[in-house]
Amino acid sequence: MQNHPDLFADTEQPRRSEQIGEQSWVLRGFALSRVEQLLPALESIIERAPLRHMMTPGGFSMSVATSSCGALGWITDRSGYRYSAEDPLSHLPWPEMPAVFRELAQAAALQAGFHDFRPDSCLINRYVPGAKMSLHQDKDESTYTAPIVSLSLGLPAIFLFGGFNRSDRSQRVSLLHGDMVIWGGVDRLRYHGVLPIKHGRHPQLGEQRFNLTFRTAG
Ligand code: MD3
Ligand code: FE
Repeated sequence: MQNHPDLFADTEQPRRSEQIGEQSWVLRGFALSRVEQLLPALESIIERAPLRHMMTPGGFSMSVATSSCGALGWITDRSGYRYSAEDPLSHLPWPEMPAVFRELAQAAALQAGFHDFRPDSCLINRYVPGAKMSLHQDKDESTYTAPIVSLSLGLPAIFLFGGFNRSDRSQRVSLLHGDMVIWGGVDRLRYHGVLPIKHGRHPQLGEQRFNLTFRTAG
């Protein structure tokens, strides 16, 4: 007879961790136990720093809507992409990074062996069905020695994890509500993207997917 609850009973999925690159890991469901704290914190940030469709320097509006919290936020303008200490919509500093965000990102980084991850930026991406992100590298941060930690919430996505040249073959990884991914070291500059989000409705988030990326930008 069991004197403790079965951790993986019925619908509960075991928490698996997958290595997808030399220094890249997917932590399945890592954020699930924190969702009740994460969602109200996210809502409060986007009330103060609303999601907006940024214009690429080439003059195209992105299908993903973005905002940020933390000391630095990622912006685009006519001169290009960069991190800024102020929200160009309000001319105010970005909302502070909530402790629950920072602690979760640090705990995930630690699981992947990154011991002193200190994110100063959290980029918030919101996808609705059909929104996508083309293959790109993340090169706007001042240092590439720190990893990037991502948190997926809401509708599922197919993430493309490529190589060091745009034309290198990419692997497809599905990312579900509560999954976290850590990219660092030799994998930090790999090309990556997100296929168009499929139609669907998430019980907590409705017809949307949020991806939060924690970065050391400055
Ligand atoms: C892989 N966001 O905001 S997770 C981005 O799901 C971005 O919204 C995607 O790419 C999303 O720049 C993908 C983030 C990610 C970030 C950095 C990486 C994946 C990475 C660096 C190397 C390889
Ligand atoms: Fe990226």
